[in-house]
Amino acid sequence: MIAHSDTSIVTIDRFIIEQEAKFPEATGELSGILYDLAVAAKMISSKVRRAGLIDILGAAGSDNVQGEHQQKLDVIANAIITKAMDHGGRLCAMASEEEEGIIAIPPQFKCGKYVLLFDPLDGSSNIDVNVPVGTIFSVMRRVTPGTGHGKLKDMLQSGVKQVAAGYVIYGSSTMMVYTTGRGAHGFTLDPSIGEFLLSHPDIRTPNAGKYLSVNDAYERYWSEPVRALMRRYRGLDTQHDPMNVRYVGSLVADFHRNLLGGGIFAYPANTKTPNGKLRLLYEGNPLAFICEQAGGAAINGRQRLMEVVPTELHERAPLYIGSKNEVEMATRMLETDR
Ligand code: P6P
Repeated sequence: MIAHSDTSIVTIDRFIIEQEAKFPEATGELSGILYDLAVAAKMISSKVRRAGLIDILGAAGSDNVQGEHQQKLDVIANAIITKAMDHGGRLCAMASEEEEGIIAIPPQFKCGKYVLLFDPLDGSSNIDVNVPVGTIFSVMRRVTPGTGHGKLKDMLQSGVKQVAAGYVIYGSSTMMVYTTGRGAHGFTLDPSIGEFLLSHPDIRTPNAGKYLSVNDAYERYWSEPVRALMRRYRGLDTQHDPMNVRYVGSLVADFHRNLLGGGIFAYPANTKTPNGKLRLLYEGNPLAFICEQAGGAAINGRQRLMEVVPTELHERAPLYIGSKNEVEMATRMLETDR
């Protein structure tokens, strides 16, 4: 449990500073990255909250009320994060689901020792139907020598090399959940003061799952071991109670519910997409870091997800992530699915 002085109101800035104080060798650069990400999250939240109004307030395809050309919100979110993070002097490169190659730090700004990878607005197609969406981010130290621009090699590191990871869920409230390897902590945005306040210190995910999140439409494309595993999760093997099926179709929403309530999210390999759909570097790995810090687990069906060595920036990986018992069940039942 994170001990705090008697005030119950802990802003994310205060929490970051108190966490940094625990690392005497800390330079404050990682803290600066987290501050700036929190600011970007607030800016994206304000855009997402107004998404339903843009068509009413500004005709699609033209300038909207903010004078911005009408763009998809994930493009806007991508620009918000890029602009919020490119000048702090802490990063030597970035990578985004929205951009094919790595994002260079503009020449007028100093390069730092970290790289940031992110999915600016995952599940953005759900915005039109008011389903929660999310931002996911991962921070690693550069591995290439020097102090200049980062390279692709700095991005292609396994998940165990992450120094920080987190997500923002734009749901009934906006929450930011992050870890630096000392637990996973959740902060809820109070829009009346524009501050993220500590609401979920040291999150622990239940060992036993309550929810199963998987898209059954792919059942005919799954291998037999995967089908057997899903039957087991549904209690169709008679000896076990079924889990409740909850699948929103928005990764961050499904993951967050299962993290707090206990459950497993699965996007198995299938014959149509042998590596599943979700991206390893800026979706699977950051959520896996959070999940493991909360006492859960994450695999790709064959091994611990965070030990996979990536070869491409946007590579996909099958994902089984959540409560420890359920992930261990998947490990056992997929043993033969080699
Ligand atoms: P499917 C949204 O498009 C997304 O990337 C994730 O947020 C979500 O978990 C997944 O795809 C849903 O994919 O194939 O079940 O529609």
